[in-house]
Amino acid sequence: MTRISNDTLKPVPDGIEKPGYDRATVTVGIVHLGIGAFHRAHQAVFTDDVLAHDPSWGICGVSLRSPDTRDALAPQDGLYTLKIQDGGGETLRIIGSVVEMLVAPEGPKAVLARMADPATRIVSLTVTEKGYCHNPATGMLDENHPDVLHDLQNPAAPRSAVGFIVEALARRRAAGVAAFTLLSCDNLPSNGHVLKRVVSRFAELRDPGLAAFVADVASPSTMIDRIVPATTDADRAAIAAALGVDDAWPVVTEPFRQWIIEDHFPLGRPAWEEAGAVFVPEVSAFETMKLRLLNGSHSTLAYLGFLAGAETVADAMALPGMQPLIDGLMSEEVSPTLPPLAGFDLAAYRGALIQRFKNPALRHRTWQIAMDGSQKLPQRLLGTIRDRMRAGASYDRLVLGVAAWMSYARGLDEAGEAIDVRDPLAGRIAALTQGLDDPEQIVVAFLGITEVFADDLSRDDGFRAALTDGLSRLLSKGAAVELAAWQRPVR
Ligand code: CS2
Repeated sequence: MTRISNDTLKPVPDGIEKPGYDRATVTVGIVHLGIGAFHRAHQAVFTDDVLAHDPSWGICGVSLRSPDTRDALAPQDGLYTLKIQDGGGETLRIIGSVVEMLVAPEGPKAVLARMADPATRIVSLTVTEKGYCHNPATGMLDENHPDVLHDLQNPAAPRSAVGFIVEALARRRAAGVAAFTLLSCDNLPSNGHVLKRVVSRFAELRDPGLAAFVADVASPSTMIDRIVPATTDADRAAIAAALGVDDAWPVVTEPFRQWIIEDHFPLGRPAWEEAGAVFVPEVSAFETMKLRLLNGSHSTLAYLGFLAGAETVADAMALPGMQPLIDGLMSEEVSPTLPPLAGFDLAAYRGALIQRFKNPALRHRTWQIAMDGSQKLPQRLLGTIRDRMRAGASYDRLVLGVAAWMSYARGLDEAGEAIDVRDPLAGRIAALTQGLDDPEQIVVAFLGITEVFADDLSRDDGFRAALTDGLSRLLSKGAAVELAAWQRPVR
């Protein structure tokens, strides 16, 4: 079958929405680092919605590692299908906002040239937590990170997002071009601040004059939300059948989408509010809420669900005891720790999350969410646990999520089979826990990883005891039996 492209768009059935602007007039205004499925189902869609107002905000999508996305999208002129689905049905839409694709390892020069171009006014990122080359517990640049060391030595051929950003800023400074706005769209607390901090430190390590220029760069924080599972071959086949043309790289998502952004864009920005984005002076309260309620629940669901044999989040939600556990985690343990959000209906937000997790049409694998736990847990579960400890309040469900991560990350499932653990610390965790089967020893080994737990939690006796208790139950009874105990209203 032919591939979707500018030339083959016409025969695509009328019921399927297509770009409502002339793609030939679109020019690049945004360079996006990390053009994965999430970006293509979120920011690229908000941008597609507003390109008719101003075609100067097209996206150049950069892959920092693999050429897959460029290889798939280049023959399609950057076009791809967005499939939105839940139990109520599905809609398809063709997105046209990505007009250029670059692969950083193949052509760092081209990426830097595009970032340094005066027409580029925003550099946005979805590079995942580990892409910030930071210490997850402190949020500071990891100055011994191999990519950081490499990029300091090789400024003109960087590997990391941080290295690309600082070199591009150096070139703009040298050319007398104003700095672009940085826009982090990753699941980190105060993501704009984290990004600014690592970029500033990296610039300082390169040259103090450059550091002074970088100090003035705008880096608004954002809260981003849309659940986007990895696309499967079955999705591709169903989408091709509906379109009448092939699409090698569609994305599949839920109806819900949310984007809350601090409005600080010195060189301007697309009118994303026309597409439903919300601009606020301060995003951190929203970000904390989302990270702790949605992502904290997601990680808990992923580890407990995976261990209990659930392939997807919806399957995990159907395990006896899981929904009451997640409900209680959100309402009793997380919500009291959240900063006040005037006029925001937290109960409705939690209720909507439960429904989103149960979306039967999204096959969101627990294994996918389980990835990179060492980078995710600090902001998803551990900060909440700290707040609960300070308040002298219980954190039984939260700690069970952390214990489930330990059980998972040591790399053995309940049948004793190896788990394919994807985590930058996987090797270290395996070495630390190898041959251990006593829950307390396993917990102690994990707690030694201070870039996850920081000194306070690493040394906390109460936390260690609670983790040991949770891990003992998981290892002796199994996750399904442990979950079933949460069906009772009182333990
Ligand atoms: C998920 C997130 O993979 C994960 O860790 O928790 O990607 C989640 O789906 C998004 O943050 C939803 O906005």
